Parts: sequence; structure tokens; C-alpha cells
Amino acid sequence: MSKKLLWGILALIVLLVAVFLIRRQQPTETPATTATTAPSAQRITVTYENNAFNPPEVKIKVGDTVIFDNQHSVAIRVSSDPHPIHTSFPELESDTLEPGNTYQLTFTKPGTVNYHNHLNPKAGGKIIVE
Ligand SMILES: [Cu+2]
Repeated sequence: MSKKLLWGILALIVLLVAVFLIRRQQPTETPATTATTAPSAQRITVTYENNAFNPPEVKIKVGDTVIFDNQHSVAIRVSSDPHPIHTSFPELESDTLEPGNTYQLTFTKPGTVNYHNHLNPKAGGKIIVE
């Protein structure tokens, strides 16, 4: 092995040790992000009974979850207005909920969402997301 090669290898080792030592001095863990942490999300239940949503109007915060709980004697379907096209807030669209079944949705942007029971469109409600 030539002396040049040995010096080259030695220089490389010194360089690697230096890089290792420098990196070790830097904090390895990123500081916790406190500014962007949202307050704990709430879960709000809206019950459907006697052909009506109860409460008919709820005020929630972005990130909160609304649980629709069918306590009625027949199936319901939760859909955004207007009936029957449900285009105002397509994210809110349950399957058919048999009695005792629930449907839940987390609201990720502010706004007002009007909805109804697609199987009995006269029954409706409102969710205000702040
Ligand atoms: Cu409908």
C-alpha cells in the first residue's frame, strides 16, 4: 500500500470522526411544537328521536366530531341539504342507519352545515363550525 493511500484513508477517518462529533453536539430531537397544537377535540352527539334531530342546532369548533345516533324506531339517513341532491356539504352523507346505529363525522373547516334525514326530509338540523 502506498503512503499516499494510507494518508488518504487517515484523512478520511479524521473527517468522519469530526463529522460524527459535530453532529453529536446538535440536539437530535426536534423541539415540541406547541404553537400549532389545537385544543382537545370534542365529540358531540346528536340524537334522532320522534322524527327530529336533538339538539336541532349545535355549535362546534373545527376538529370536533358530531355523532348522529338513531334512537328512532325506523332507519334514517343523514345528508346535507338540499334534498335530494345533497350538494351543500357532500362530506356529510351517512349510509342508512338502522335504529340504534350511529354515524360520525369530524368537521375540518369552519362554516354552517344544514342537513336532513334523507328518509324523512322534513326533519333537519344545523351544525355551525367555528
Ligand atoms: Cu335528501
